[in-house]
Amino acid sequence: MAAFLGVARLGAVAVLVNPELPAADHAFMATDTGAVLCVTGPGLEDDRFAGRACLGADQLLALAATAEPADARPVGPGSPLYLQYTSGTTGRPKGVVHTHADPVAYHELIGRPLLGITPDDVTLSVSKLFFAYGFGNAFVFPLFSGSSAVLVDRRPGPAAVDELVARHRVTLLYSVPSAYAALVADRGSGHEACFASVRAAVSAGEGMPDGLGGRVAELLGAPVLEQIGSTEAGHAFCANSLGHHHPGTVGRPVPGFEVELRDKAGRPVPDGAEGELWVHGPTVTPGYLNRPEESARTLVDGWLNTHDRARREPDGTYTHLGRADDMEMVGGITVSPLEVEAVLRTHPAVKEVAVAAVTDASGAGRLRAFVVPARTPAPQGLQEDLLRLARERLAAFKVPRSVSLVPSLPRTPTGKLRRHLVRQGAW
Ligand code: 3SK
Repeated sequence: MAAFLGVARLGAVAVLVNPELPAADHAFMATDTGAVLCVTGPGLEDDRFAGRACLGADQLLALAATAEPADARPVGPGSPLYLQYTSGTTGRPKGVVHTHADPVAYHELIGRPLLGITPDDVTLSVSKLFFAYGFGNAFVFPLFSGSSAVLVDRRPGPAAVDELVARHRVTLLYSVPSAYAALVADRGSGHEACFASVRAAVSAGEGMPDGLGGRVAELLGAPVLEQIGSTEAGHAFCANSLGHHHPGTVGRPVPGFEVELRDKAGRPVPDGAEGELWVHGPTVTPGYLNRPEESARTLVDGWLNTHDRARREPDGTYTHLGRADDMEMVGGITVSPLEVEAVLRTHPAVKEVAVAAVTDASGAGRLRAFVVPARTPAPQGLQEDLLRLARERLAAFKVPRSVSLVPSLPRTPTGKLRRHLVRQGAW
């Protein structure tokens, strides 16, 4: 946070990076952004940042404690302030640019009017600061409202959420459906929680499975407000609010944003029909860093193609119906199954592979790999070998929970993978 605010004051640009990514991704981001300084946390060796100058966060704070504050450099509202990376369906992650005006807008359009955040609030966000959702929830809203945020260095599991909420009397809990499912499933494990301080919970990042929102609301004794946003939009663009809550939907467009549902040819679809969600609004990114072609494909006449499918309900709220592209949402994080498949396919005993987020008994989406072995019977220990390979080559959140050996994959007569059947986990 200190580094981010210092960078903002200098008129420079901050890049918010997930520390758990493999070294190759960090090196790519350092080069792609032309970073002049990498601020690192404990356990991150300097040599992973493509030869850039590195400074430990503790060293930075020590320097800041003695240095004279630098003059603030005047910048315009449209000057770039920060970047967050998002996974592409193939290849390297894409740097999404946001401006100095955007954080102000997140609070003015969402934090203050929709969630009514005041200085008395205490926030806990399961999503970390380097994600768009976590950045808005746990940094921007507390900063602009003068409220408090509970910050922990790891993503907290259900026992840690129970403990943190009770210890800090958390009033606003932000999480994702898979973590809410774990919170509900954790009841009876010996540490019964006290959620009396929670006045509202927010859910985003992936679709809420049927019935889960009601169970979470009952557990917390507070409404669970679903919303949808994206790294490209900066924060949420459709949201339920304390004043208008339609459970099972992602609410109405955030005032200031316009939302359209279009068919594949770009034509508007009628109310009640399914379409792809396009968004226009003040915090939509001006484009991806160094990616003019992808920027032009995703941003058309100022409208952002979110690649999400949705339906408009008669009350003006939207029901999220999943992704329109090949991406999977796992624990609120976008994962390209193609990237995971490409790693598993390098194993000589793999003939075909498909990866998808499959809903488990608790209602949470878990990444699973389905593998057709090159010969039967498959070599002993193939599943464990593949999981090891994935752990070596991929960030932890991209590693499948399990590998199932199957005789074939569901394909169309022309050989295209039927990904929706893979997502159901059975065919
Ligand atoms: O992932 C989302 O749906 C989301 C929601 C709110 C803010 C930011 C994001 C990425």
